[in-house]
Amino acid sequence: MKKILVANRGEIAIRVMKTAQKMGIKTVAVYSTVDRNAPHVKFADEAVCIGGAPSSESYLLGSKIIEVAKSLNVDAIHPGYGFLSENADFAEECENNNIIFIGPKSKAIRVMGSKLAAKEAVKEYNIPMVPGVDEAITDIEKAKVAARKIGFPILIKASAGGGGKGMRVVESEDDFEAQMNRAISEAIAAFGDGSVFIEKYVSSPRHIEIQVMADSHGNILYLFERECSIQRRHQKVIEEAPSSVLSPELRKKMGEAAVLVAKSCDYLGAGTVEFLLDENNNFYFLEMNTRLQVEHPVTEWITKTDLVELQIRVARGEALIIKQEDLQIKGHAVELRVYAEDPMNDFLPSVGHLDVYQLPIGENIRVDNGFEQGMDIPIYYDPMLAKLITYGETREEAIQLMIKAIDDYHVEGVQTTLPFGKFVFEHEAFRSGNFDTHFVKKYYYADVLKIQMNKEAEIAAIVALKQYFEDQKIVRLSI
Ligand code: MV4
Repeated sequence: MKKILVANRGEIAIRVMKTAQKMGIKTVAVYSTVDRNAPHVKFADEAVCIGGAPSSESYLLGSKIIEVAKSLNVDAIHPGYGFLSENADFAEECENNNIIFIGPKSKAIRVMGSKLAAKEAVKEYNIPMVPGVDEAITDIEKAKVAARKIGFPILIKASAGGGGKGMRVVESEDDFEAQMNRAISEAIAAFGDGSVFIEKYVSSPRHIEIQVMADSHGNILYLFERECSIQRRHQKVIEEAPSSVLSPELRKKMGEAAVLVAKSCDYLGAGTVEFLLDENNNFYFLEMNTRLQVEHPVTEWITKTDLVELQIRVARGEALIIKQEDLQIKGHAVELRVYAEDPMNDFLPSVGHLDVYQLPIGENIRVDNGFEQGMDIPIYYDPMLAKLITYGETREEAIQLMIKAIDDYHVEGVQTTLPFGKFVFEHEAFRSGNFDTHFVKKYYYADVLKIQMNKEAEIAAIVALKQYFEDQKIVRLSI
C-alpha cells in the first residue's frame, strides 16, 4: 500500500494522514470549494477538489472520489467517520474497482446498518439483548399484544435508524397505536424504510461501547470500553476510557460478547459494539458501528495502540500480532468534543470566523484538530472543531489536567462547548462516576454557565484587588 486517499475533511482527515505518513504511505486529500485552504488539504501530499460546498456535491460523491483515486493510482481509501464511512454501496464500489476500502467488507456494513438484520445475525451467539420483538412490525394489534407482554414503557425504534434517530418512548398502551403510526411515517420520511420494532425501554442506562479490531485471518481483539453516557440529543460530548463502573469480570464478558458480534458478520478492521448497561449492571447489545469512531483516541491512550495503523495493517492483509492477553488498560483518558456551538443558547451552531484559536499543549494533552486561527468555519458540515483529550495515571489526574487544558484553550469569534465541558468535568456527579445518559438533561441549564462565569469573574476581581492593594503599599513605601 503506497498511497491512501482520505475521503474526509477536518480533524479526522489529518489524524488518518498522520499515521499514513508515519508508515511511509503517501496521502491524497479531497476537498470541496469552501475547504480549498483547509488544513487537511495542506497536510496531504496531493489534493484534489471534488466539487461544491454541500457534502452532497463533494464528500458524499463516492463515484467521483473513486475516479480521483484511480487517476492518481491510489491503493486504498480511508473514509474516516460520517460521510461515506458506513455506506455499503461505496465500500462495494471500491471493492469492484480494486481499491482497498479501509474498513469492513460491504456485507458487514450492510448487515450492521440495519438493526433488525444485526439482531438476526447475532441471534445464534447468545448475546444479551433488550427484551423485544426483533422483526419489523406489520400488524399493530399483534405488536400491542407483544408490548403488553414486554411491559410498558416500551421503545419504538426504526430499523434503519441509528444514533437515536427515529426512537419513541411509549408510556402506556393508550398511546401505543398513535405513536406507532407516527414512528412508521417518520421512519419512511427519514430513511425511506418504514420498518420499526419495539423493545423494553431501559430507563436510566449507561452507554458503554467496546472497541474491536479484526484481521482477515480470523483474529478478533477487544480493546476494552469507552463510557459515552454524557450526550445531548444523542450527540456525544464527553467520552472516557475505561469506564469507572465495569469490574474486570464484566469488562471481560462485554469484551467477549463484542468479539462475537464482530464474528457474526465476518468483521474486518476497527468496529465498535454499543451496549446499554442498566442500574443492575446488566448489559444489552444495541448496535455495531462499522467505522473508526470520533472518540477512538481515549482507547488508543489506555491501550497504547494506534488504531489507524492497525486498520491499515489489517486492510492490507496482515495478521494482528497483538494477542488479547497482551492487551492491558494503563491509566485513564477523557475526551471533550469542542464544537462551535453555543452552550448558552441551546447548543445552536455558532459558526463564524476564528479570530483567536490557540490550542493547549503539554504532556498528556492531545488535541485532534482540524482548524487554525483566521479561518472561517463553514456552515455546511458538522461544527466539531477539535477533540481535546487528556491522560493520567488515574481518572482524577486526567480530569484535573482536562480542566487546566480547557482553561488554556483560547477561542474567540465563535462560541464553543469548552465552558460546557468544564461544567461537566467539575460536576460532582461526573466526578463520582455516578451518572447515566440523562446527565445533561438532569443537571445542565444555560444559566449554570453564567453562574460559573460570574463566580470566576468574582475570583479574578478579588485577585486583582489584592494585587492593587499590594502595589499601593509598595508605592507608599517608596515615597
Ligand atoms: C435504548 C434506550 C433505552 N432502552 N434502547 C439511543 C441511541 C441508540 N444507539 C440507542 N439508544 C437508546 N436505546 C432501549 N431498549 C435508550 C437509548 C438512549 C441512549 C443510549 C445511549 C446514549 C444516550 C442515549 C440517550 C437517550 C436514549
